[in-house]
Amino acid sequence: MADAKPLVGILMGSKSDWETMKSASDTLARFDVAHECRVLSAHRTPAATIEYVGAAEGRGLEVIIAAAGGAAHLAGVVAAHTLLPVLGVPIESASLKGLDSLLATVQMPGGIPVGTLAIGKPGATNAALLAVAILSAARPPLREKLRAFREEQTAKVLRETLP
Ligand code: RP5
Repeated sequence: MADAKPLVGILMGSKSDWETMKSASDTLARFDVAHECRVLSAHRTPAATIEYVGAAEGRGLEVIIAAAGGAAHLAGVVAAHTLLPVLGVPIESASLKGLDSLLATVQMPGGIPVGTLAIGKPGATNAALLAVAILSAARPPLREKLRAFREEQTAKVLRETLP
């Protein structure tokens, strides 16, 4: 997988977001989905962000996951510059517990969609699972892996016992 061309780009506004976004990377790795992770910010590195996104489809990327906290404009800016599906992950911020990030990511104007997931690690994991679902529409073996994952998850829950 290390040498494979990435299908998913995981972007985050700061290195401080990695603790959360590692869950997305780990989940994609579990499904052997080639991906790359980059720190790019809508505010601190606007030109580099737009350059990355502009080249993404031509480089073979099929989904972009964009995570940011606070005034979280990254996913929206990314979506404005590509036709690829963009999945937004609101990072849990210290001051407002991610409500700020959630609203900034989810409240897109009609016409430029961002598929927004939950705040924090559950959202990071689910963004990766949604990316797998998108990619698996044209990749039957990946779809079977996703089916097996769901079946294992169901069986695990049904095995749970309470004290
Ligand atoms: C956002 O500001 C980042 O996505 C991060 O969640 C937040 C804080 O960034 P740092 O000050 O930790 O670099 O752009």
